[in-house]
Amino acid sequence: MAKSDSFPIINIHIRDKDKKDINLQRDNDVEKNNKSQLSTSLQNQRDRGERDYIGFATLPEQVHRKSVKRGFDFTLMVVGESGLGKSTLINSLFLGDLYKGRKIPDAADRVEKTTTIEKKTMEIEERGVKLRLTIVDTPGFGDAINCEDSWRTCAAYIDEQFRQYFTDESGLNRRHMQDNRVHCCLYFVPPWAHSLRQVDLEMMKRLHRKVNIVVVIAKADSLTAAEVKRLKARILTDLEDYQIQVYQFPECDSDEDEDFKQQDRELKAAAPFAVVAADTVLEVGGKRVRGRQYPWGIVDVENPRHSDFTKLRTMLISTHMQDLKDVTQDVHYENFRAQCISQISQHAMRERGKLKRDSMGNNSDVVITDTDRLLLQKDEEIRRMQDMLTQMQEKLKASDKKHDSIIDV
Ligand SMILES: Nc1nc2c(ncn2[C@@H]2O[C@H](COP(=O)(O)OP(=O)(O)O)[C@@H](O)[C@H]2O)c(=O)[nH]1
Ligand SMILES: [Mg+2]
Repeated sequence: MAKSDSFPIINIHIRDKDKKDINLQRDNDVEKNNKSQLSTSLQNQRDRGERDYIGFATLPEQVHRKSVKRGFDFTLMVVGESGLGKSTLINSLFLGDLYKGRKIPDAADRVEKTTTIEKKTMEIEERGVKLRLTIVDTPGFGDAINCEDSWRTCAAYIDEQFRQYFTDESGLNRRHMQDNRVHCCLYFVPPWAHSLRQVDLEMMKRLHRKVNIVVVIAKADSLTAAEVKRLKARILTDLEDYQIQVYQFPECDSDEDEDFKQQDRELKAAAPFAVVAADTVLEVGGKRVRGRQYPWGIVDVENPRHSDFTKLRTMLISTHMQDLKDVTQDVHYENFRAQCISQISQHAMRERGKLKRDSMGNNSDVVITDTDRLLLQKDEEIRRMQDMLTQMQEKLKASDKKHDSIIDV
C-alpha cells in the first residue's frame, strides 16, 4: 500500500467516456501482458523439453487472469456511536475522502435519532486490479436511549443482502450477480470504556452469527500504552465469557516464508486493534504523513508505535480480505441459506398437509408419504422460480432508475 503522501496507485474510476477509454486501454494492456506471460511460461516449459508437461500447471494463472478481469467486491460495515471516528478511519484506510463535509450531530439531534443505513460505493484500482468497495455506515447507532433499534437495523440490512444474493443465485441470469453481502463489520469500542458495555455485548450477540466482526478501539491516542493493553485484555476476556465469536484469523500455512509468519503472529497478537485516524496530511521532517497535530507533538497514524492502524489496514486489505469473503460465503451465508431452505420446506409441508386435509373432507387422519414430500419440494421449487421471475421483471423495470452512488474523488 502506498503512503498517504503519494496516493499514486489508487485510481478512482470516473464515469466519463474519455476516462473510461483510458482505463479500458490500460485494462487491455494488463490483459495482454498477462496473456503474454502465460504463453511465455508455456513456451519456456516446452523449450526446456519437459516432455511430461501437459499444461494444467498454468491453471492458477488462468484463474488469476479471469478474476483480475472480473474485479472484486468487498463490503465493509462500520458500527459504533457517533463521533468515534468511523468516517475518518474509512478515509484513512482507503486514502480517500468519502465523507467530505460531514456534519457531527448535536445532542438534540441524537436523542430522537434512529439508526439509519448509509451506503457508499467506490471503484478503486491498484496495478490493474479493480475493487468495488462498499462502505455501509450506521449513523445514529446507539445515539437513542433505546438501543434495540440499532441492532435490528444492522441485522436487517445484513439479512437483506443475504436474501438478495439467495434470490439472485437461484435466478436465471447468474453471470452478472453482484455480491453485496457484508464481508466484515468493524465494531468501534470507545476508548473511555473499561470493558465491553451492555450495548456492545447485545449488539455483537445479535450479529456474530451473521457477519465477521472485527473489534477496534477507537481514538486510541487518548489512551496510554498501559491503558490500551488493559482494555484489550478486558475485551478479549469479555468476548470469551459471553461466547461472542468475532472473526478468527486462520492458521498460517506452514510453507509460508518466515516474514509472513512473523507478520501473521503480530496481527493476531494486536487484536482488538487500537486505532488512530486522521483526515489531515502533515509534513514531518520533509515527509508527508497522515496524522493528528497536538500541542505536544504529532500522532502519525501509520506509525506502528503510535497505533495499530497499519496492522488493521494490512489485515483488512492486503492479507485477509479474501478470507473474510470466504468465511462470509462458507459460514454466515451457508447458515442463512440453510435457515431459508428449512423454512421454505416447512411452509410447503404445511400447505400440502392442508391441501390434503381439504381434499379428504377433513375427516381422515393425514399421512404424508415420501411421494408427498417429493411433490412438495417440486411445488416449492416451481413457486420459487415464479417468485424470482416476478422479482427479475420488477428489477428490470427499476434498474433504469436505481443506481448505487459512485463517488468521484
Ligand atoms: N483524538 C482522536 N480524534 C479522532 C480520531 N478519529 C477521528 N477523530 C475526530 O473525531 C471527530 C468525529 O469523527 P468522525 O469520523 O466524524 O466520527 P463518526 O461519527 O464516528 O463517523 C472528528 O473531529 C475527528 O477529527 C482519532 O483517532 N483520535
Ligand atoms: Mg460518520
